[in-house]
Amino acid sequence: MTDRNATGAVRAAGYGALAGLLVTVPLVAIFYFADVLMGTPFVPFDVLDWAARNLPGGLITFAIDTMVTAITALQLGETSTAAKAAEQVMGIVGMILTGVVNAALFYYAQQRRGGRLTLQAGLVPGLLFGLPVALLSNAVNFTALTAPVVSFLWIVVAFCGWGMALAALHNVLFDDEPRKMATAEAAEAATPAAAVSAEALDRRSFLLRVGGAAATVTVVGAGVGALLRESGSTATPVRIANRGDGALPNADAAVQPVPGTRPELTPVEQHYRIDISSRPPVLEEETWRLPVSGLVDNPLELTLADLRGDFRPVEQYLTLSCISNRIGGDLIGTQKWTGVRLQELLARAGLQEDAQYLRILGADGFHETVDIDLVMADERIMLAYAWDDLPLPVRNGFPLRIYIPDRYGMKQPKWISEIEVVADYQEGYWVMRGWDEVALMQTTSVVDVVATDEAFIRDGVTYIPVGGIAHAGDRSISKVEVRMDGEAWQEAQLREPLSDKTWVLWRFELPFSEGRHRIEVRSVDGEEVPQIESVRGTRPSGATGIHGRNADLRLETEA
Ligand SMILES: Nc1nc2c(c(=O)[nH]1)N[C@H]1C(S)=C(S)[C@@H](COP(=O)(O)O)O[C@H]1N2
Ligand SMILES: [Mo]
Repeated sequence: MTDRNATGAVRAAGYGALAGLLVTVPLVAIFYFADVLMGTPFVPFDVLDWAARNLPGGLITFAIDTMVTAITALQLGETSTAAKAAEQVMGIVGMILTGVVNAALFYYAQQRRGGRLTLQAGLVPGLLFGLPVALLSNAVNFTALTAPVVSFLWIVVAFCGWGMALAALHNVLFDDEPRKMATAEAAEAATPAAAVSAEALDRRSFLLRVGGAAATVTVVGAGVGALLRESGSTATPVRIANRGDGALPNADAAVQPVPGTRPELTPVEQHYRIDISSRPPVLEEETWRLPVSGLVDNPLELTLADLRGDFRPVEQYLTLSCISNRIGGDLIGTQKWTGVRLQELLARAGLQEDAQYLRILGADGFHETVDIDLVMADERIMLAYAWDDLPLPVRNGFPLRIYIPDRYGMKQPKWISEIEVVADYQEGYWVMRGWDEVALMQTTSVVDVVATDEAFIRDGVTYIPVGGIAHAGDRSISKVEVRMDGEAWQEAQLREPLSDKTWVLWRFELPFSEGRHRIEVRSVDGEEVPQIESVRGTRPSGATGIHGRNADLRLETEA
C-alpha cells in the first residue's frame, strides 16, 4: 500500500511538473503583457537582476565569463548584445523552471496527503512562490511605472491565480481518482492494461486542451505585448551639441586605415552596453534632476537644461572599454563625449572642509566613489550628456554619465541620479565584488584585419596590408609592432588618433608569403611602457596578453 502511494505521489509530481509548465508559461506572458500595457514589473528580469546583485561576485563573474565564451565560440554577434539577450532568456527560463518545480512539489504533497483540493489550497504554493518574487522585485525594480505597493500586490495576486489554476487542474486530473482506481482495480483481473490506458487517455486529452489554452494565452500575451511595445517606441533624438563643420580632429592624418579595420569613431548604436540590469533605467528629461548634496555649502538640484546651458560644454574624443573585455574583444568603443567639467560643478556647489569623496549613484542602484583630490587634479573628468552630438542613448546612460580618464568603465556610472559629497570612502559596486579598486586601463592592441584583397606590389614585392587598433587609456600609444609566425617584431605605422585618449589605428605592410600564418601585434604606451605580454584573464584588473590572427595568404588571380 505504502509502495503504491509512493509511486502514485511520484506520478503526481510528474503531472504537477507538466501542469506547472502549462500554467507558468502563460503567467510569464501575462506579466509581459501587463508590463507593456500598464508598466507593472516584468518579474523574470527582476529575479535575475536581484540574483546578479546579490550572489557572490566570483560566481557572477564565472557566469558572465562562461556566457562570453559561449557567445564567442558560437559567433552570436556583438558580445554585450548577445549577453544581454542570453541573460533575459535565463531569467525567463529560470522562472518557468521554478514554477515547474513548485507545482511538482505541490502535487506530490497533495497526493501524499490525499483528499480533495479546494481552490484556496492553491494559495499556499501561490504565496510561497509569489511573496518572495514580489519582495525581490520590489527590492531591485526601477523600470516599473506603477507604485511599489501596486506592483507588489499585482505580483502576489498573479501568483495566487497561478496557484489556484494549479489546484483546479489538479482536481480535474485527480479528483475522480478513487472511482477510477476502483474501476481500474476491478478491471485489473480482466484487462489491466486497457483500464490504465483509458485513464491515461482521459488525462492526456484534458492536458492537450489545457496546453492549447496555455499556448493561446502565451502567444496572444507575448505577441500583442511585443506589437504594443514596438509601436510605442523611439522618437528621433534632437541634436544638442554643435557639430561644427563635421571635420574630425585628425582629418589631415597621413596614415590611412587599412580597409576592414574597425571604424575609428564607433557608430553609437554599435557601441557595447554593459550594466547590471536586464533592462536599462528609462529616465525622463522633464522629471530628472541631479542633486549634489552632502558636504557642500550650496546643495544643487540641476536639470539637464542647466547642465547644458549654465556650464561651458567640453568636448573630448574618448575610448571607453569594459574591464571584462578580452584580448581582441568588442567591449570597447570610441565616441565624441560632450559634457561639463566636474571641477566647475563642484566649485558651484562649494565643497566643505571635510569633503573627501564623491559618491555617485546610478538610477539602477550602481554606485562608485571618486576621490575629490583626483577631480581637482584632472580637469578632463566630466559629466557627459552627449555622444557624437546627440543625447546619450538610454542604454548608454541617458541623461548623464561620468568620464574619468584612464579607468575602465566599471569606475564610471551611467544614469547618474545623485552625487553625494562625503568624508568617507566606500567601495564601488564592482570593487565590492572583487574587481580592481583603481581599474587603470591596460595597454592593449588588436589585429583587426589581414587584408588579402588589398594586396599591392611595390618595387617588385607583394605586400598585404594589416591593420588594427592599440589603446592605453589616456597614456597614448608610442609604438606598435607586428610579427609573423613568431619572427622578429617590426614597427607599424601609426595614424594620428582622434585624441590622446582614444585608440590609435595602425597599419603594417606585410611582405607576402604563401600559406597559413599567424600575425601578432604588441604596443608601447606614450610613457614608453610596453604592454604586458603575459596572458592574464579579465578578473580582477583587465586582460593582458598579445593578440594575433591566423590568415591564409594566397593571391587571387593577378591582373
Ligand atoms: N549605472 C551604471 N553605470 C555603469 C554600469 C552599470 O551597470 N550601471 N556599468 C559600468 C561598466 S562595467 C561599464 S564597462 C560601462 C559601460 O558603458 P556602456 O554600456 O555605455 O558601454 O558602464 C559603467 N557604468
Ligand atoms: Mo564593464
